Amino acid sequence: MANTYDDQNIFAKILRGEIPNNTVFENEHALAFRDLYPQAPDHVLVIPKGPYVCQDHFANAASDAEIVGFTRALGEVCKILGLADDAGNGYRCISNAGEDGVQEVLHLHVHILAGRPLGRMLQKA
Ligand code: DGP
Repeated sequence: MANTYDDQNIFAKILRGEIPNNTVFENEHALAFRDLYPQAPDHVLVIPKGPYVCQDHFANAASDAEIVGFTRALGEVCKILGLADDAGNGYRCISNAGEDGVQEVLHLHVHILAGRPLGRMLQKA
C-alpha cells in the first residue's frame, strides 16, 4: 500500500477549516471531532494534524512529538467521554487501513466508539 497523501481528502479540509466539525479536543498535533455518521452514542475520530495516510505510515514516519501528541489526544478524549480510568462501560478504538481495512478517508483516523455494547470485534465478511 503506497502511503501517498492526497491533501484534498475530507479530513485535510477539516484541518484547514474549509469544512466545519464538531470538535471534542485539540492539541498541537491532533484534532478530535464527532463522526458525521455515528455508529454508537459516542463516536469520535482522532486525527493527527500531519499528512499521514494510515496507522503504519504515522508510526513509521511521524516525529516522536507527533506520536506523543496524538496518543495524548486519545487519552484526553477518553477522559472527556467519561471512559478513562475504568469509568464508563468500556470502548473500542478502530483504525481502518487500505482496501481490505475498508478505509474511506485516506488521512489516519482512530475511531473511538462507546456508549453501547459493541459486539464481537469482527463479523465474518
Ligand atoms: P473510515 O471508513 O475508517 O475511513 O471512516 C471514515 C469516517 O469518516 C466514517 O465513519 C464517516 C466519517 N466522515 C466522513 N466524512 C465526514 C465529515 O465530513 N465529517 C465528519 N465529522 N466525519 C466524516
